Amino acid sequence: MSDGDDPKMARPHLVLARRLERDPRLPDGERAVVAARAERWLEQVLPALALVYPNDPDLPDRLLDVLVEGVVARSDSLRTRDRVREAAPDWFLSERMVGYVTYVDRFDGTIARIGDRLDHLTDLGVTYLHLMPLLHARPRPNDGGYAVQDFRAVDPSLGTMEDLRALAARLHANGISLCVDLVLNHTAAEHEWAQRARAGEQRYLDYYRTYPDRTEPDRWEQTLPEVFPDTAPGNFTWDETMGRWVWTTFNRWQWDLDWSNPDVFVEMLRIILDLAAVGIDVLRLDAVPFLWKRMGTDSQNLAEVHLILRAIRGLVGIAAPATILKGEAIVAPRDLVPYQGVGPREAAECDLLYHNQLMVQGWSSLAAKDGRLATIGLSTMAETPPHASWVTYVRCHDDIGWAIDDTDAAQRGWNGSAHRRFLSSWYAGELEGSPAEGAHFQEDFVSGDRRTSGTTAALVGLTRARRDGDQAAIGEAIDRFLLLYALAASYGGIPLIWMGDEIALDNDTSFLADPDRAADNRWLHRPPMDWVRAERRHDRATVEGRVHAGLVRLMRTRAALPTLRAGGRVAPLWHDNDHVLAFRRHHSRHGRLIALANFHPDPQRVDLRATEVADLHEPFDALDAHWTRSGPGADVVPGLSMRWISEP
Ligand code: OTU
Repeated sequence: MSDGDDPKMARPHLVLARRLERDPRLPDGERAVVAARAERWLEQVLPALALVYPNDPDLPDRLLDVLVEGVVARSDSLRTRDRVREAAPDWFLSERMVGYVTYVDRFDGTIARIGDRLDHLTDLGVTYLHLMPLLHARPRPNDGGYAVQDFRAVDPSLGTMEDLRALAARLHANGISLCVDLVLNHTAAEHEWAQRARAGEQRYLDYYRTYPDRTEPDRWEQTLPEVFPDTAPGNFTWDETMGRWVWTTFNRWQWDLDWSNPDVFVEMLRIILDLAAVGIDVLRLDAVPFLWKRMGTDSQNLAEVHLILRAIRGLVGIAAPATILKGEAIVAPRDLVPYQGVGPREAAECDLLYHNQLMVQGWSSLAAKDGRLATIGLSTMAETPPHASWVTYVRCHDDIGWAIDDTDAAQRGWNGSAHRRFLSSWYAGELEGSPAEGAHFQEDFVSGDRRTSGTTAALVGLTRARRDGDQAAIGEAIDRFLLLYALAASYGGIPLIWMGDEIALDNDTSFLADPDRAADNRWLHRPPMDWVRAERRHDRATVEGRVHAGLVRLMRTRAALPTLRAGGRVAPLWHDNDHVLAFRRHHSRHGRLIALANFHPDPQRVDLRATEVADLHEPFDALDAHWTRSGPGADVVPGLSMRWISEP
């Protein structure tokens, strides 16, 4: 829609301002604000897009139209929210943030009913609720909702877009931000775009990557890894209707979008802004490393992916600043940190990222009773830019992939593949002394790689101890459980409580009876909420009550420690006790915290000077009121627990 003004877009924010001025749907006060945002962000967005889409000079013009629609779509209350968050852009970095993650259907059936269970969330101090995929998915199997057939509708089994809008408003009124999944990498084969591609419409064929024969797929396959080698081998699927091979990184019915087509970018931006206008605060961008493909590479984490994310971030910053982006990139640390963006806030990409390395190192440390490898692994991670952060977690809906680096393992004196093998065996309960009851996921017989499924309770041995009625073992398993959560709560970033963990739910084997799910044992750790057991959460005589109280205590303690505000720096500390992971969090305004995590069941001594506890001013242990630096056993960390030593 060229309006004759400034055709070369030398000052695109002025073009946008003029278009907004002509739009009667906007309140007066809004126009100048949006134009100012555009001036701020477009300087990063447009050059990034020009690099990705050099052959589409009209793209900025089209994007400005999408922006106008995105701005118009916002309600008055969201416009207020935009301004509040622009005044306090660090809202998600707060030490008071506590996340909860759940499937809608497995929590209490529908979106509407979540509003009636808010006390369960506020009990835990939750300020961030991630509802697992809820957009209209293809009929099962649909990868737990990650195969979306309509991004503009909520799955009919869960409710409507209006329900979601109402829930967002209710959550906001209760101080809770809403996070929802958006899959950028693929659509379901049933999506309208895919259907029209199948019907031979060239415009939609161009939305996907399809090939008439195996020539190109075979060339690509030479360097592409497989995500689901066991259940969905290969990266291409033959589509009978089209008579073509289609790129399917994940399952055969998840068609990868072709992001080298600018039309795909425009479509997805529209969808993003529409979802933001429903009141979604955090968009979880699924599988972002895969967006760009290049022959001869593994087609993950390519430079274009970063430019695309930077552009999306900036455009959201213009039209919907109340919304931020969480990237799901389960990749090696050196590939991960760049997703937070390099440089100023305007060059940001993802505001939040999953801290997969911390999660894996936590489980690895627990099995090996070792803090040294985690010290090595975490020390290689680049610093986080001050405006970005992590979500930290113990369990999520996915398997645990044993992302232990070979070089890190070698530095510990261990063999990387042997250690990874040990971890998967340990958590499957195959080794002497292991109380775990997890299961292998996607064993790759070529590489020997295998991942792990199971709930926290199953993996720490709580399930087994409870079944055996062994009180000592129950106590130890709860200690392990809370140790991992303490680690997630103290590293910096938003700690996520995975549904059911607050009452230590066990593995759920009912998926085995469901033919659409039986082959995917990630369903083991996606149990339906057990509201009968949840009733016991305030009863300290029960396991549920002990775990719940432990989590509440961690989150409350954390909320009172401003040094845990993200944006601070974290550095692992080297000392001489192999069983203990020590790290320092340092916040320029709020001082230091020395965290000590002992992964051994017996108390461990640490050198207070090496751990920098000796340097603190009037230190206290936020988790243990009796601890003083000069008191007896000051240098001892109790078995399977943490000290959070801070300054007043
Ligand atoms: C994500 O995970 C989701 O979390 C999974 O539940 C989905 O199955 C999948 O996408 C497809 O939508 O490979 O093993 O680096 O690791 O996107 C899980 C990112 C996955 C990938 C990640 C993917």
